Amino acid sequence: MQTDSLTEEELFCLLKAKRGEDFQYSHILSSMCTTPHPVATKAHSLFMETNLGDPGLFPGTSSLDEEIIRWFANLYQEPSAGGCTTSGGTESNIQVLRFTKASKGSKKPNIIVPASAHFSFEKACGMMDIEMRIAPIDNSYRMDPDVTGELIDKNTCCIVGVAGTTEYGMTDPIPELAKITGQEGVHLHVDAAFGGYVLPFLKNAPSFDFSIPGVDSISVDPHKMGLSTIPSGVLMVRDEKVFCNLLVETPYLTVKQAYSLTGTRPGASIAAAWAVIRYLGIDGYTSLVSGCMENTRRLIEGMEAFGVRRKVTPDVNVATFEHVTVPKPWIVSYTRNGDLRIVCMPHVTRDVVESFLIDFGEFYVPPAH
Ligand code: 0PR
Repeated sequence: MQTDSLTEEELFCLLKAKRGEDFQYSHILSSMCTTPHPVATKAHSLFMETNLGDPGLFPGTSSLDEEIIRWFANLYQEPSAGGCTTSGGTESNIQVLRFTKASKGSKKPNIIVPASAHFSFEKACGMMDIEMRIAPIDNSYRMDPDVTGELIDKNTCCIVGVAGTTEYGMTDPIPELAKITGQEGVHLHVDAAFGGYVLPFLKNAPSFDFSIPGVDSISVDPHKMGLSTIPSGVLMVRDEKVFCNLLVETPYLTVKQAYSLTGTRPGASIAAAWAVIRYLGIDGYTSLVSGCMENTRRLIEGMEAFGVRRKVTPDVNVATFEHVTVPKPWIVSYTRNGDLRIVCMPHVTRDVVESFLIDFGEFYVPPAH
């Protein structure tokens, strides 16, 4: 890197060139992030210098944070639920393992996650010296509750179910898991990083929220289907007391104790999440999600018309198919089993799906039988 200073014009010319090297969302079919809603971008720039790590200095920003928690408490059907904002799914999952490990107090703690769990649990277990037990998924790509029950022992501090799995878009049988954790007195965490902004807005969706007695915490990410800016996550808990185990003294801040993992943390992306929630409301998210699901169905139908089989009918807007390659410039991803995976985010509009299908149809040579 050169060390001489630049004029503002030179600087932005270079920055724009760098940004031009990035791929554009218009051809990205692999991401769970998307272009933020315009009100999110505007709100983000207004709150750029706010720091929720010292909330007493930013009471206005902090009140937006609190309002987000209240909104999710109502959406997830437990108005007295508590929670906190985070930087995303990874941090929320780490926080859950921190407080469940602390409250269990076991010397050899373990957790049980489905084979489909996001890799953030592996990171969290590594950091905290927790054994990660893996429950298999059945042929509908959902966690097997019977095997899960068999994996529990006295050192199990948490069971994780996923609402909207990263790879196949499936929801684990949360009511069945809740029965098991209820009997055993183990914390049940629902990782709804993706599905938490999708399932509540769909008719006949699998249930995953606090209306199921036994669901103790739920994580959900505004920077995925919430159309907020990066980084924004929310961790909801049925009983706020779980955070007490994480409190540390913060003598020179405006609050004297804190349980958050990060110190300095952005108010901007939280204000952005609040802005989209207030702007779109339940009706706006319902129509957004219904469009994404419609596009998912159209993509599956279009691929099957070419003879490419779906792997599963997903609960959320993630479509998977038997392994096939796709033409440039489309960017797709493949699951750990090698299946083609396409996430129908809001930027993957009906027109995008149709133009992908046209390009794929011209490129694809079906295998000779
Ligand atoms: N839980 C689930 C169910 C997830 O899908 C993800 C992220 C996380 C937790 C972790 O969330 P954070 O990444 O916010 O910490 N799932 C995708 C992944 O990492 C997100 C993603 C986003 C992937 C953009 C690709 C991409 O281009 O695999």
